Amino acid sequence: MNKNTTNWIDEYHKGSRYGLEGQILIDKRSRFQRITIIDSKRYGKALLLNGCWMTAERQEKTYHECLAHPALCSAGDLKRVLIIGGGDGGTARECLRHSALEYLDLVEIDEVVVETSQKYLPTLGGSIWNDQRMNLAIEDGVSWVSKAKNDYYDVVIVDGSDPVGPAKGLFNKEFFENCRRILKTNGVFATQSESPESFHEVHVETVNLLKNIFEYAQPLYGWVPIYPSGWWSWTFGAIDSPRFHNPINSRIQDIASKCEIWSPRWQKGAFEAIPACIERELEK
Ligand code: SPD
Repeated sequence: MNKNTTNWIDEYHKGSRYGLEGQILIDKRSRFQRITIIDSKRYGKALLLNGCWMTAERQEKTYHECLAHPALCSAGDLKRVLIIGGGDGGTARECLRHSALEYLDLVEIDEVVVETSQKYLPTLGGSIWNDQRMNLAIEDGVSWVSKAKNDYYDVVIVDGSDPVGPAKGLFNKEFFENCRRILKTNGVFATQSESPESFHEVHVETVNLLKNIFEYAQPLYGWVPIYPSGWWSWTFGAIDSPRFHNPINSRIQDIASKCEIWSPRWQKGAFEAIPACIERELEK
């Protein structure tokens, strides 16, 4: 990240940089990472962790809707949902828009991310922090899933950062196997799975790993303009059928009119929009 006189704040990635013009409001270190908030001209206030863009007020929906709704709209039940990471509150907010959702565990390792987001990015979480259905746990997500009961959650969502630092453990086989173990047979798993362009290898490895662990797994492609290359992916897994392709009507009715990006039609196209070079690298 570069703070210079012209107030451009950049994420550096493999010889490219991705920047916004704005003012740095906070730049501090927690026990786990560097946490920065900027006020950008284009997208409003934005959060970086270890110099990498995480979210921004006026473009977060391109990420959070795409991670949450394909899973929440297609799981058999919505009694218990788990989010690992997601301390800014955006994914939880999208989940809690589903009136069928009864109970949500939000497990974030870094309480400073939560506190900073509550203070500087209040629109991300909105009213979730006082929602009776939500339980916020400041804990290591890897350890949480290793201790959770078999067949317990209707939806498991992983909303971590890139696979370095505190999020590294959210991309490995043992972690994903535990996610499958704690998922109900008619449940749906979802994770952010990096960019098919700027994180090509991580993306392919992650999708292939999930294809080996879940009976059904498939990536969905969209965009998050502030992330490296802007091109992003989320991968969904299920046990009893590829149910993430079939959003349930009552759930669609519950949320669709207020979504900015997600719709059943968008979702269908986004699952189909797999780049040819990635399709060749994925295991059948
Ligand atoms: N390269 C950044 C990937 C970050 C994904 N998670 C963002 C968290 C938003 N809730």
